[in-house]
Amino acid sequence: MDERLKQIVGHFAVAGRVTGIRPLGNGLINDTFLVETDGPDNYVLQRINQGIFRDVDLLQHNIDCVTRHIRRKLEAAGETDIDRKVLHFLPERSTGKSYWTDGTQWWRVSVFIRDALTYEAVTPEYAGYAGQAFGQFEAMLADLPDKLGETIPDFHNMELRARQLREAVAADAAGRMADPVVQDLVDAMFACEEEMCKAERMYREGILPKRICHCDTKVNNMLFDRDGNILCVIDLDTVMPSFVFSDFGDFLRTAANTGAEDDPNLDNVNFNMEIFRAFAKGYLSSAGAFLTPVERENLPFAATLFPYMQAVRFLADYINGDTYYKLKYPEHNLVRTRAQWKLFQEARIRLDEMADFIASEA
Ligand code: GN1
Ligand code: MG
Repeated sequence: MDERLKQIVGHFAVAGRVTGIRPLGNGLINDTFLVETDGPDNYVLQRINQGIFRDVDLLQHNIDCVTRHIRRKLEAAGETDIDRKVLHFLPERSTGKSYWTDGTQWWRVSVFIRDALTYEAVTPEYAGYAGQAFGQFEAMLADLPDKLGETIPDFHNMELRARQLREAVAADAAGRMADPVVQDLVDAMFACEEEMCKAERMYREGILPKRICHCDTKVNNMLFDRDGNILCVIDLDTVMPSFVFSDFGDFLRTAANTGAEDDPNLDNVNFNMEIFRAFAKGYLSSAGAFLTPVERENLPFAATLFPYMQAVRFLADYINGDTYYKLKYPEHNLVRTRAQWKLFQEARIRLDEMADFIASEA
């Protein structure tokens, strides 16, 4: 066992003796470990990527407010097994804060949720439960009394993401613009820029609200029990005010993709309409009551926006010389870009079909 990690865990009030610490999950940003103990619970230890989350105080403030609020709601609703339905972060022993830092690295510990499963792909039935769960998550946070900040300012602002791509192209820090494949992707992305920046325009016109959203609703950020019911939404670092498109679109980006996020074989990458319909139906069942007509009509747009935005982000990182996402191999960001770009095209040709379905659910 890594003694340094064990020492870090020692700053938090874990019950029992630590018996093992090993890597957990496959997030692209933070480092995550499972901490096993001889006590009643195991724990999750995470090193917060401070290069990306510059204001850890704000980050943990958001998370504390959100988990406290959801816990109260669950209690008021008479839910049982609440510790498996909302994340529980441990206080650091001397400060009582939900993180510990030595000034260079930031760490936190939460209770590991027992008997929970994660998936990289879901069935239509599970997608329906997920839709309902995200609608509920947004509905539960609608009356959050605290003010949340943007842990990454303008995180899902498409105008900003397009600007970052433009800056990456202009700087060409890694000399990758010489590759015609990269240039073609850049051109194709800018050709759709205006269409894809519509949410920011609607926001400025005052016809699209921001609400508290999760903003990283990848399918693997959701814990399921053995019967396919959603236990809990994890990975709360990006919970912040955003358009509802964020949660709707990012879930479908991962769940409706018939291939992997980074599939090197583009033939595997298609947009699964059955998953779309099941997820949309579930989402509308819990979010339908608070969505405005503009939000609702633009849910198909959201399903295209997120593969597009992710393609833009992966490509910008590739052109910048891979400074943001963790890689498994040198061309990984380019492979990811191409897979997300294919998914965007597959979703986009189904816009009318998606709109018909949303209209029929009224
Ligand atoms: C990152 O942390 P993780 O791996 O769940 C990223 C998301 C991207 C996703 C792509 C803070 O999520 O925005 O959609 O990778 N998170 C951040 O897989 O940038
Ligand atoms: Mg994650």
